[in-house]
Amino acid sequence: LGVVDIPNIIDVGKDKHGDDLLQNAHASDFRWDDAPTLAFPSISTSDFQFNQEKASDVIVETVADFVRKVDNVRLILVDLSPKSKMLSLVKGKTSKSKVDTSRFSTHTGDITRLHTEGGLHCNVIANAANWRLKPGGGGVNAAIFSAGGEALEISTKEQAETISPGTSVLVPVPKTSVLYQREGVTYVIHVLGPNMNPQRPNCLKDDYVKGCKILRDAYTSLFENFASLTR
Ligand code: AR6
Repeated sequence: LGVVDIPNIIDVGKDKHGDDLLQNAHASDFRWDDAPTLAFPSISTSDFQFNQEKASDVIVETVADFVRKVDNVRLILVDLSPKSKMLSLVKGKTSKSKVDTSRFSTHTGDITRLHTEGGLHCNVIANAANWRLKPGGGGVNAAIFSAGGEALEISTKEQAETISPGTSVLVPVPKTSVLYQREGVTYVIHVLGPNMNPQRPNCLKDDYVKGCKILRDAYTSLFENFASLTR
């Protein structure tokens, strides 16, 4: 696991509210070991207005495929609110599927504060990006670029200027960034999902045949980029 440089962070114990961290991760059999961990938001389901029921099917399918194929990695779907419909849809569908729950779980919290607020140890986080890979614009993209600082912007530009729907870009997090220093995040993977919002570029106008394919491609590309770090 040479490339995934796992910072020395103690991740077993209580979070700032004194709650059991494993309980916060919603999986009683979630074991803490050295497995590289990817935390990711639900791509396209907020600003890009993608149907959440359909998106949750895509997440459970692509996660199941990935954890079947790749050993010794963990995935965590993250959303901000305890009322997140995406988290409850995915939790419900995961419990009815054959997904190994010691390798996939959900978490409520800010993806840029998974260690300091959630007590989690995630080496890699995904971003729901825009096609220009620009900071700001709200949502998780604004949060990640703001936590990553100028160093992450520069590092992103070195990898790519733009991104097309259904693909992702792997970006090393500079050691000067608080994301690295405070949270132990070593890579951000920017992902561009399908867009159903008429006010954003490349709107698919409710074409869910195309949309689901692009969303599947987006998660597959994200997970492949993550797996490439562990080889
Ligand atoms: N931590 C964890 N999850 C979050 C956070 C956070 N800090 N902030 C938002 N979410 P969205 P999209 C969740 O809208 O639909 C941007 O402006 C949120 O609740 O960020 O793919 C870009 O620039 C939702 O579940 O991404 C693009 O233009 C998920 O993250 C556009 O929005 C994704 O919501 C992309 O839209």
